[in-house]
Amino acid sequence: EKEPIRILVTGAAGNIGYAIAPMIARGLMLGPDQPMILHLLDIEPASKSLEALKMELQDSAFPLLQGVIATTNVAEACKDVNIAILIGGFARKEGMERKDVMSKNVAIYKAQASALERYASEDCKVLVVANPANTNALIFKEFAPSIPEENITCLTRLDHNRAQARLAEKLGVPVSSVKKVIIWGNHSSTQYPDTNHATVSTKTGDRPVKELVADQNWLRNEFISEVQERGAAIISARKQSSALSAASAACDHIHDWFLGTPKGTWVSMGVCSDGSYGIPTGLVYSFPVICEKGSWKIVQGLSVDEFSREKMDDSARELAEEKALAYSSLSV
Ligand code: NAX
Repeated sequence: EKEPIRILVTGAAGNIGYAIAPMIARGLMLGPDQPMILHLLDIEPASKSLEALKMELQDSAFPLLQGVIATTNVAEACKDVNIAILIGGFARKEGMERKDVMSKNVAIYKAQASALERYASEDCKVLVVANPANTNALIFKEFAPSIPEENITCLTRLDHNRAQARLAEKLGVPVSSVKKVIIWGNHSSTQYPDTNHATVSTKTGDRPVKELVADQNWLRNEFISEVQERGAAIISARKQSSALSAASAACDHIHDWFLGTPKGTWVSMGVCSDGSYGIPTGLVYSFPVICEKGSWKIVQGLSVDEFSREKMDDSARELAEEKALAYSSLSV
């Protein structure tokens, strides 16, 4: 039997935490033969519901779940973890300035970076879910210099999955037949869902989405804004932000990172830019990646037309602004 993997989930008592814990414990993230020990972290005001989550996980008698540590102590939560899924953060409240939210999250991500650097397993891989996800991941990287930067990522897989699902619905094909969509940039409304390379598998081979969708204007307008605004549509429908789809996407992200992306396609992940596609280094930016044996590689050589170029640069510009805002809150 395999050794258990230790997985930290922060913000575990929240909306997404409640959805992701059972997915992980059922083996959806690391496969049906990989046992795990869950480390659940939240803050003091949420300690009762955190304890309740632990009780429910125990009561589910998940065969793969070999232990649950539920704590409000950061050091204890980070001890020896191999995977850290960082969902906890400070949510924007009505009337708050963007820079105030930023400075609260900068403080949280700075502290968690130091704690993981100190207590986690050396091979620890990190997924930041909490918003602003890309910039939180960037701050994390800055304050955890001993964690290799390729081990620090942020979640844009939800946007990727949404794009795939929307195309499948439009074309009336199974979602699994839609491949090679890309989310470029920030997990925000400037993200660019790109369908230029997307295909649909059919009995007679893969066909470009651009050929199958008759209305090119739809791809350049409604499609893009529907993907960008899907999160807001869910908030307005259920008065809470997406939880089960976010949890599922986080499982997909870790699953593919550890176990590899399926042949013939790629996924989108927020990673430290290496300058690919002219995206400045020093930003955490979503790229198309292929994963194999626990490491990711940015897909190279894709053509970028003028329309895409502009959208990719807009999102990079927004990330540079967020970075400046984050840094300005560090110096005060
Ligand atoms: P909730 O407010 O339900 O849960 C957040 C939890 O984090 C709370 O239990 C809170 O007590 C805890 N928390 C706060 N500060 C903490 C700290 N310093 N250490 C540990 N825990 C802490 O939010 P939820 O709906 O679960 O969303 C969580 C985060 O995910 C938000 O920042 C949200 O914006 C972000 N999202 C990111 C997505 C993505 O695709 N990257 C999509 C979904 C989601 O909107």
